[in-house]
Amino acid sequence: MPNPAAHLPFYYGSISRSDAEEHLKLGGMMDGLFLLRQCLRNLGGYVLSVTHNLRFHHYPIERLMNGTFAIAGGKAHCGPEELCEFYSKDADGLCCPLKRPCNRPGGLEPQPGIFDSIRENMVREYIRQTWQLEGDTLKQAIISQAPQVEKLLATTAHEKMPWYHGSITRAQAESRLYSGSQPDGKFLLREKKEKGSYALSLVYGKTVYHYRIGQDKAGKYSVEDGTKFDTLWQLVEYLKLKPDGLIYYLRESTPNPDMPTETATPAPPAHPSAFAQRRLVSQNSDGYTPDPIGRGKKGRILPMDTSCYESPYSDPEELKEKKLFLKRNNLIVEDMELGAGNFGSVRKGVYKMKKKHIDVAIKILKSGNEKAERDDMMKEAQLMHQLDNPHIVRMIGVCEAEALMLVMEMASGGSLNKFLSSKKDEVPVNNVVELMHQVAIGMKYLEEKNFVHRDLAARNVLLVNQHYAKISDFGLSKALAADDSYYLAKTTGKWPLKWYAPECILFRKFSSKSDVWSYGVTMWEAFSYGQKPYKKMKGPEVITFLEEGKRMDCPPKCPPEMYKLMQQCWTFKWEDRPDFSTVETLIRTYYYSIAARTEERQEEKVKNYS
Ligand code: ACK
Repeated sequence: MPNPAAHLPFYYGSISRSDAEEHLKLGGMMDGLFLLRQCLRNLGGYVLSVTHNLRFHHYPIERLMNGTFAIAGGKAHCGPEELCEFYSKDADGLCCPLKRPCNRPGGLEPQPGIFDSIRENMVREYIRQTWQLEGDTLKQAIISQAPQVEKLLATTAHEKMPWYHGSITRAQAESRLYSGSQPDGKFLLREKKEKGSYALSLVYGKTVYHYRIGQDKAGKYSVEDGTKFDTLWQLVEYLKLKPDGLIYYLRESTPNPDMPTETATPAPPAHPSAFAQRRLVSQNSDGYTPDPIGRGKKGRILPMDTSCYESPYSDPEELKEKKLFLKRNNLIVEDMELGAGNFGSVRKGVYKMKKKHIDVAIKILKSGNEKAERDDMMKEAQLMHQLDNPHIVRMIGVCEAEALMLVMEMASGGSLNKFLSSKKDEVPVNNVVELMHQVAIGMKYLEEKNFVHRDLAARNVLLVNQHYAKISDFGLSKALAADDSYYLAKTTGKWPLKWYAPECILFRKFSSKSDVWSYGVTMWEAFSYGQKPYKKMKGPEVITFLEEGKRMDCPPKCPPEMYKLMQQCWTFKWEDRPDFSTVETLIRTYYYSIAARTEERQEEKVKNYS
């Protein structure tokens, strides 16, 4: 899980106790001087090092199973930052309150821990190999799916490790360890007959020792009730560094003879989600496979499993055929209407490509429409043609036949506002955070390309499934010139005023920063499960409300962190408003921090801490 302390200036990463003391000495040793470092014993935990009366005090902070953080015997906090803030106000059992952070000297980055690099590498490799992604698409997949992939890895990663021998007997383990040389620390891990129970077999002094690895109620692994770990591979990595009660530490693995090739570095686990299998499974709009290859409800479909994660033109052979204008013969327009607007209607269809047929949504311009409308649709098509991102509805092309038709990727889950209002009680709030994070990824991409959307709203966020959102409707969008930071509309139009930033309404000035404002309103719609913003107000009344410094209230189920972000998006002056790069980082940090908790655990948290 990405490190929630990584951004703190007083976080030093994986440094030793004596290094921490050195830094505190250099910092002056005054009472309440403190720093934070990673804890090696407790995965995901920290140590708070504090000086008081010219002495050092080190307090381990444990990451609890519900995703919160606490010093033994102390109150739980949602993150290490919040914990430090709490102890700065109240010593609550520490030697003294935290008074001054001992910040890292300029240029000194937090020291990465052994697990950080392994974990990041594994997530990256898993995504790269499972979905065969590269470059930007790989990066996007890592950003949006790290928590999900980590969960998959946590349960299956050990299966691909050379030291994992599957279900073999104690006698077989001994025979494998005694064959060849028998250096101290030679080991293997095997599964025992009882479900969820494993054994570690280790050579020391030419003798094989067996240790039982059990799982506690929360699913954490430990060797004979020693240090607890989320995953078996983390346990093994830790025991390579410290014996932690074993007769010797783990050194050399006995490669499993049944494994086809030896994997020297952490490799993606053997998982039934092999690329070909995953891509072919049919799915429901809730994002779960009906019978996910024997994985039950655990087998959530990730965005990368869907056929619209990558552009249909990511295949070079299809790319060769790519043209803005599509042949009518290759397009099947079905009767099913997905929706309608002033322009005409949106119908379901199929587009026949060279190698495959893809589901499409076809925006059909009403016949008898004026030239201006046709021009608008062509502008929208040309603009969309330049965009390629997993969180933006892609345009496949336009087709000029019985009507002018804009052919787009199909997002069959419908719009975000309708979905959320119809599924209020079924969609947990972290699912909303996940979807809004994806919207932020799409908007950050637009910002980087200097495109302004101008109509970001929950109605224009479409769902591929419950866990996969895409931004749509580029009818009002503009591509800015390289040196322009805003678009100045010549006249006002039929504008979605409730989504518009003050500078749009007052000065007709549109920029990525005004899209950030709209993102805040979209967040509000999402966290209020599809409610209409500024309900009782008329569009023009909203600007007076805003000028008075007022803002919409926090929706009932909305986490305070998300309301804080909305309020930042509603910073009156655009110069002071965060950009999408910042917004995406903020929502990502929050999303990762809550993704660590399961839904049950969140419920538990509400019970315990509310
Ligand atoms: O909210 P909806 O169900 O989703 O109704 C509107 C309607 O067409 C008019 O815009 C639907 N729609 C638009 N683009 C797409 C698309 N790419 N995939 C699926 N539905 C779409 C939209």
